[in-house]
Amino acid sequence: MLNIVLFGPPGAGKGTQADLLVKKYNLIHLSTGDILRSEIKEGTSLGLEAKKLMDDGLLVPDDVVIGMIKSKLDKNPKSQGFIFDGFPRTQKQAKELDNLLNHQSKSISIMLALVVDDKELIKRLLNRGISSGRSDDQDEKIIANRINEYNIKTTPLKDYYASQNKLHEISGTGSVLDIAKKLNNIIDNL
Ligand code: B4P
Repeated sequence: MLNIVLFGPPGAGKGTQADLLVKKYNLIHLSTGDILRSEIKEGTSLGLEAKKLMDDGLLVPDDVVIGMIKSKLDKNPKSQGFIFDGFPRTQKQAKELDNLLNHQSKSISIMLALVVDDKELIKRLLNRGISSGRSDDQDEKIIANRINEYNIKTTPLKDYYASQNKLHEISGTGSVLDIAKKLNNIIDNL
C-alpha cells in the first residue's frame, strides 16, 4: 500500500503532480482544497463558513478538515493507497492522520515536498487566478497571507516526517513532466 503526503506551499504544483501520480499508481486523490471548494459550490453551511477563511488566505479549522478526511478514508477501505494533497497542514492534522490510518492498520509511506521560491509561487497563482477565477488566487495580499500561514503553521511538518525518515524534498521548478519523473524515481525506489 502506498500512502503519499504531497507537500509544498500554495502554488508549488501539488494538485498538478497529484493528478499524474494518481493515474500512475492507481491511488485515491484526497485534496482538502478541492473538497472545500466543492462544499462552497454546493452552498453547504460548512462551505459558507470555509469560504470566509479561504478568501482571507487563512486555514480552515483543523476539526473540519480532519472530519472530511476521516469520512473519505472510511468510504474507501479497499483502496491501494491515497495521495494526501494539501493535507495535513498543521501538527494536529498530521497527528490525527496518523491516528486515523493506525486504526485501519495503515501508515504514511512518504512525504514528497515540492520546493519553489515565493516569487515563482506568486506568479503561478496570479496566472491561475486569471484562468480559473479562484478568488483566493486573484489578490497579492491574500496570496501573501497563504504563504505566511504555510511558513508558520505548515512548514514545521517537514520535521515531523523527517523524524520518521519519510521526508523527500524535490525542486518544484522546471517542466511538470521533469518534476513528475523525479517523484516517480523516489517512489519506485522506496
Ligand atoms: P489548496 O486547494 O490546497 O490550494 P493550493 O495549495 O493553492 O493549490 P495547489 O498546490 O493544489 O495548486 P498547484 O500548486 O498545483 O488550498 C486552498 C485553501 O483551502 C487554503 O488556502 C486553505 O484556506 C484551505 N485549506 C485546504 N486544505 C486545508 C487544510 N488541510 N487545513 C486548513 N485549510 C485548508 O498549482 C498552482 C498553479 O501552478 C497552477 O496554475 C499550475 O498550473 C501551476 N503549475 C504547477 N506546476 C507548475 C510548474 N512546474 N511550472 C509552472 N507552473 C506550474
